[in-house]
Amino acid sequence: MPTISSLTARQILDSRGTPTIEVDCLLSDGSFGRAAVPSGASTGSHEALELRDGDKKLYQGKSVYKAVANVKGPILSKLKGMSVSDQRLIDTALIQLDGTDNKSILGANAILGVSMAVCRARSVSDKKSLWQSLAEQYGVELSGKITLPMPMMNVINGGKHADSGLSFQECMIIPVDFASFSEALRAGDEIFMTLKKLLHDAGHSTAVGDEGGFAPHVKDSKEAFAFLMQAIDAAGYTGRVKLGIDAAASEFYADGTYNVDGKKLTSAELTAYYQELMREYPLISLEDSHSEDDWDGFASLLAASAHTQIVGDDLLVTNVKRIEEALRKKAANAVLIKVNQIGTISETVDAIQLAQKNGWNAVVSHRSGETEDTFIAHLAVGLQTGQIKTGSLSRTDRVCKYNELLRIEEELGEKAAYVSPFTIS
Ligand code: 2PG
Ligand code: MG
Repeated sequence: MPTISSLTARQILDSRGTPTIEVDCLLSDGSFGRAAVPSGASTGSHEALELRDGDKKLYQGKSVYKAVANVKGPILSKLKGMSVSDQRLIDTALIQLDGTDNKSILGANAILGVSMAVCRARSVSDKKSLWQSLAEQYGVELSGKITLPMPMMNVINGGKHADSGLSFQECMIIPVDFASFSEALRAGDEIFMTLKKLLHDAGHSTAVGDEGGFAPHVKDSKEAFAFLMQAIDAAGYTGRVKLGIDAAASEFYADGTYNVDGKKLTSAELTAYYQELMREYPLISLEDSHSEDDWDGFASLLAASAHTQIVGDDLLVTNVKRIEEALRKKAANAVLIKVNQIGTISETVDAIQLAQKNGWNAVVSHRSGETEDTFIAHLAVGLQTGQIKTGSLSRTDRVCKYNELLRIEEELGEKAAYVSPFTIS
């Protein structure tokens, strides 16, 4: 197995024009891997630390030159000459070098960039696709059919990702009943195009938000869902495409009150409101229904709607300790997986595999600040998560992940499968 010859890093821009870090890894056999790190807007307070320089004269404080220097300095010194045969050894070395729980010395962005770039370089050295190399590294059995992830497509953006006034951050369509990923993508895209026309005809703006979805000034989520149902029907996909939301409820929570859709609700009233929405719409997945430390709110929703996918994002932050707590408290039945919430690929995989072992769903996710990197498409296939959340059907930072999945589906040929991970549909 080759060893690490060099690591370098640079500052690049993400999809919002905010600086982020890109890392290059060169191995002793000449194999090369490059990776770029995403960045969130509605970040959970329990996430690993994204190191920013804080100098207001540079990119309004958002430059990442310290993280870049950490890759070129201490991280390179530590990893140079290490074999890349086992990603866990690389990631453990990174974790130990930093030495903090939240990666605040070197920065989770610096560490993650290296972790991802090493994974890529290894796959090149092995002459394997990244998804296949990841599966081998983490002991995923890939003998029969290989499942492409079902996308949750965020076609109406609200919350912190748009100025639409909509409380919920993401109103998503989920193509559940299709024979292949490419057919599901086609349905999503046709619904997106139909939605554009419907919104335009109703006098709404069709400008898009951070994740490529529309950001109409609708009065509440029911009006947004009504547009989605109309678009699904008009595009000819009635019953085959369901709805999901990411409420990102920490963002509309303050002092014990949820300010949602023009109402002021307690945690219990919010649960009742979700139940009402589920009775009226085919809502099969709810993410961050309650604020990030409102464990009781999540547990009450799960108890009341056991067949719905209840996803923890800010609640769980891709962290096995928080997932274990949620298992004990019966607070969720699915985890959102974001590589930069935890900061290494091995720890990300630990979160996925802990969820899978306990019969939960795992949804690999982008961040609202993305790059052209398609790593997460490979992660979703390699770890057989069955679901991905990577935005709407516009903007290259979003569709590049879908396009990579099309390539993987083509590479798999007859082996490719598209299966619903939902118990209700
Ligand atoms: C989320 C994400 C991605 P952000 O809340 O799930 O959609 O948003 O990256 O801003 O945290
Ligand atoms: Mg979320």
